[in-house]
Amino acid sequence: MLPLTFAPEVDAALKAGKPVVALESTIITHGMPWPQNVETARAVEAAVRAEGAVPATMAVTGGRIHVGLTDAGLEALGQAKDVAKLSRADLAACLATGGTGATTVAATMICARLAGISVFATGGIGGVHRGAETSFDISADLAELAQTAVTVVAAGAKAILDLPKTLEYLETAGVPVIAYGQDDFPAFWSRSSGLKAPLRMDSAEAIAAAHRMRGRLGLPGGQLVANPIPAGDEIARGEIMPVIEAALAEAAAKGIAAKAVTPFLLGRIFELTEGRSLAANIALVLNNARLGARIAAALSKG
Ligand code: PSU
Repeated sequence: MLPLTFAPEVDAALKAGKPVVALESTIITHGMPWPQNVETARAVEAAVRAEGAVPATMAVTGGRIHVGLTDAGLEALGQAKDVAKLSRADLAACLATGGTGATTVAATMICARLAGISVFATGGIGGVHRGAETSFDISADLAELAQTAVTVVAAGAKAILDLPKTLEYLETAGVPVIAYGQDDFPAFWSRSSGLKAPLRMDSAEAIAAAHRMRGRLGLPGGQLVANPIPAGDEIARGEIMPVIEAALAEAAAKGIAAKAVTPFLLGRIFELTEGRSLAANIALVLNNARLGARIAAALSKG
């Protein structure tokens, strides 16, 4: 038996073939400060519901993968200290030892697939870090997209990364990267990275049809839907890039590495922009939740 515990609402929706959207928990424990993390998690769930889908936030406790959290569960996770950041490599170990863990994009994709959920919405995926040619620091999210059949809606990859190398990796791994409603690959806080996305689609139905077709062809792996942050919420590229450079230089000087890099950079960029980066992050996650729900609805009709 799989170690899955379904929230009753998620279980009922899946059995009835209703749309369900998976949500991650690392964004709550490592991506945003309290209390905005919990407020955002609640708002994201509400945004999914407003589009007629059921949210399933994933987390690990007591040897079980929880597919859908209660409000008290969200609150506890948002305030908990020393929660493990789980990816493909440590998911099973955390379950086997009864630890508490938050799921990254990679781990959430695995949990979603086990639970029978096809669509997952988040903020931004991990990718190839700058300097990866010497550090080899490449997020496990990319390899997961290549092997787990879940459509992931994100605002591109975080602009703290090496975006050209991230796109190269995804192309090599055979992952469809679909910009939604524009030609450019978005850069998380900004609508454009200055790079063209390999694919473009303008409707949730088209994205759902492509997801279904990959299944019919027996292709492993998922799709990355790169949904630009709404225009009114973006931080222009020229404004955010110097802030990112400053945060990256600090991370290098402090010797921050591996799993600690992304949370450190997000925290410093929050301080350096006096909270504006967090407001943008919240806006883009909500936007992705809405699109994820529409894709899940289109899939459930097919
Ligand atoms: N989206 C956000 N904030 C986040 C993340 C996504 O808006 O903090 C998390 C996801 O869980 C993603 C992780 O998997 O950042 C990337 O971490 P790393 O670069 O260490 O793989």
